Amino acid sequence: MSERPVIDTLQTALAPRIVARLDALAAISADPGAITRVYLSPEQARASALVLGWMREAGMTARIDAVGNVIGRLEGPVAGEPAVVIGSHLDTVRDAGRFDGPLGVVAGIECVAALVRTGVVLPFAIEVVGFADEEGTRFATTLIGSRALAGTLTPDVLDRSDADEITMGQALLSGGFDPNRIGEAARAPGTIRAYLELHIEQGPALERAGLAVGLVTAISGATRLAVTLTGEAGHAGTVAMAGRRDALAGAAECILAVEARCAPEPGLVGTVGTILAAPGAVNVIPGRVGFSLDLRAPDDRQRRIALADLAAAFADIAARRGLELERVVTHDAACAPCDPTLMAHLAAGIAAEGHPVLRLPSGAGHDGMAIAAIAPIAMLFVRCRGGISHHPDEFASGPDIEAGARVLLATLLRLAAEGT
Ligand code: HGY
Ligand code: MN
Ligand code: MN
Repeated sequence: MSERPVIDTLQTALAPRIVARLDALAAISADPGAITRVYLSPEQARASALVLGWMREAGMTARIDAVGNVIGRLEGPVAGEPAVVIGSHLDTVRDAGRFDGPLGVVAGIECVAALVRTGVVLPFAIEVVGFADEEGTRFATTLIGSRALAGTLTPDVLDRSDADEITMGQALLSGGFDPNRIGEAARAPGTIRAYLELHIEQGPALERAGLAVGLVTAISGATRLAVTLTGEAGHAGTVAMAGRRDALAGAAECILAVEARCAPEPGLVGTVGTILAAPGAVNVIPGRVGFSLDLRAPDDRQRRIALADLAAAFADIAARRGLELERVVTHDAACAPCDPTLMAHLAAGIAAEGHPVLRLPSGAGHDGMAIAAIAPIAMLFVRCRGGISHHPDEFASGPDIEAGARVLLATLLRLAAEGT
C-alpha cells in the first residue's frame, strides 16, 4: 500500500482541529484559570464524554472501560482482530499544560478520521485509548489506566486514598464504576499488535536540535516513595533547640540529601514534589512530616543503587535526630525499551515526512511503560517550547503538531504495508 494517497489527501491539515480539541479539553478543569483534571473527578467524566463523541464522530465505536479508560475502535476487514493501539492519557497534573496526554489521544482520533474520510481500510483494527490516570495526581500511584488494560493492576490499589481520605474504591463507586470489576479492563494477550504513543517531549532536546519530531528509544524507569518522619511537636517558644525532634528539619535534611545524591550523576533525577507538615501551625514544632520522592534513571541498576543510598541516608538522618522513619513504595516501574521493529517503522515515517531522525530517551514516564507488558511499544516525540511541561506555559506549535500527526499516520500505513 502506498502511503501517498492518504497523506496527499491530507490537504486539510490535521493540526487545527487537534489544537481546537486540546483547547476544548483544557477548558474542562477543577480549577478556574488552570488545567487540573484528576482521576475519577467530575471534570474527568466530562472530558471522557467529549472524547467519546469525537471518537464516534471519527467513525469508531467507543466505550469507557471498567476503570474509566476511553476506548475507540475502528475494525479492520475481519471484526475482532488484534489492534494497533494509539494511546495517551486524559488526566493531568495540577495546573498543567494542555498538551501532556491529550495531544496523543486527539492526534490518534484525527489519524483514524483521515483514514475513514479517505476510505482507506488497514488490514488490522485500530484503537485509540485515552487512559484515565497516568499522572497519579490524586492517588499518588501512576499508570492506573494502562496497568489495568495490561492486566497488571493489583486490587490493593483500591485502598489508596487521596488528600480527602477518599479511597480509590470509593471514588470508583462515586464515578459509577464497580471496584470489584476493575479486572475487566484487562486485555487478553495477543489482542494488541502494537502500541504507539505521540507525546510532547517535555524536555529541550528537540528544540536544541531544531527538530519538530523525535524517535524515543526507551522510557526511564521510576520509583515513587511516600516518606514519613515522626518526631515530637512542641511549643515554638519554650522548647530549646537542643534536643528537639523536629520532623520538618529532618525532612529538609533528607531533601538536600536527594539533591546531593542525584546532582553529580548524569541521567539520575530525584524530586520531592509534595510535603505536608503536621500539625501545621506557625508556633508549633512539626511533629510529623510526609513527603514524596520521585526517583528516575535511564538504567534500572543505577536507580536501584541510588534508592538504596537514599534509604540509608534517610535512616541516618532520622537516627541522628531521634525521628521515626517510614518509607512506602507507591510506584515502581522498570525502564521500558521501545520495540526495534516499531521504531524502524516510525523512523521511516519520520524520514518519509522529510525530517531527520533523532533518537532520544524519555526521562518522563508514559503509559507505554505499562503496555510494554503485553505488546511492543514505540513513541514519537513532538517538540515543546523550552522543554517546559507540567506547567501552564507548556506549548507545541501547530506545524510541529501537524508533523507529529502526519508521521503517526504514515507509520500506520507502513505497518499496514509491512503486515506488522
Ligand atoms: O511523571 C511523569 O513523568 C509523567 O508525566 N507522568
Ligand atoms: Mn505528565
Ligand atoms: Mn504525559
